[in-house]
Amino acid sequence: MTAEPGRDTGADGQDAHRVAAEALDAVRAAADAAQLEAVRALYLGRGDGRLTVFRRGLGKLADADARRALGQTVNTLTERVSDAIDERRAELEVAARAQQDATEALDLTWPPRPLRRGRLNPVTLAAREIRRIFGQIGYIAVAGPEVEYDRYNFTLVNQPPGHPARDAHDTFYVDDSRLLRTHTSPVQIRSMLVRGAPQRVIVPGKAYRRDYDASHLPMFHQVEGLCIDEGIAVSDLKGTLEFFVRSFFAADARVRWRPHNFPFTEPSLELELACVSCDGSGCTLCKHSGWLELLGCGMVHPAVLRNGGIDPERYSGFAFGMGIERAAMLAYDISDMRLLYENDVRFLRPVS
Ligand code: 2NM
Repeated sequence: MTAEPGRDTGADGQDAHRVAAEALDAVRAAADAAQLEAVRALYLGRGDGRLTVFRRGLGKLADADARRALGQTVNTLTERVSDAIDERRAELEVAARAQQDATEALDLTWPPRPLRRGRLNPVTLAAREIRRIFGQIGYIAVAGPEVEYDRYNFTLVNQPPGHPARDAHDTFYVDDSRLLRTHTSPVQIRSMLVRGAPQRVIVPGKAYRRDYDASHLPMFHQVEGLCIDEGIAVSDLKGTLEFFVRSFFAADARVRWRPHNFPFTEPSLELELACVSCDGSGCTLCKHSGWLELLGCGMVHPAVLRNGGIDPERYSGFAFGMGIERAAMLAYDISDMRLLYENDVRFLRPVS
């Protein structure tokens, strides 16, 4: 209904009362904050609110008393409607809060879900243990770039372009001269160039090869070691690596030595460990041979020493390399290499 202030001045006060009564009904009917705001805008909106418009007619009233009377009426009604809106808003807020409490309440009597704590990945644990063991006998752990020059990764460790050993590595090339290192040997070359002789270093770190199946990952961890001094012999190599194996696996671990071939060492050897599963009697883990290949090693080739800036007439050294995933799997009885990288907390849970 439309009031027409200024035309029928006598009716204005009554019209205003009627509009205010209508407004109060609408306020009571508002079911939420949005509806309430719509009601406020409809009746009290600046300029064209249904109650507000009565003010517009005031100036046209000639009679001062009538003007004052209608002005007071409109003010009082506006205040009443405004108070009603505030009250209704408070009511709606309380109701909304109660509704939220009812639907989102936490039941504090529920037992908590068991906390699954993670722990360090076995590869990290093994790498730390390897560092600790070699640290006891004077080795420092060093690191180097994972994106490496072809020259450091291959050429300087006796694998010049065209060398057949390069093929076996299935290399990820970055560009013509750079690649993802296929082993950590380039770091040993860098270490020779930087530290000279004598030195004892191990290089735990990531290596990359284009290889992916149940026992090969495109990214894996290796630890290589290097010992250079005057008079270093195969007996030093054997004593050092047997000490390592007995520290890492078991004090009574048995090993055997087999001849091998690597481009960067001469002679080259392989250390085999009596099977951790059957102790040598034969099982599926050792493919019924009783032995597990664990690491490769040898006396550093004189040409490699020379490439590292070390005089092979005065110094000799041994080096070795081992896969950390494999060492961790054997030491911690893990059957599938992929488990190491699935980040399943059930696998990583603490042993209790
Ligand atoms: C192996 C086996 C034998 C090795 C050699 C060198 C270097 F750079 F000093 F010549 N680093 N690592 C080496 C020797 C690595 O891995 C199975």
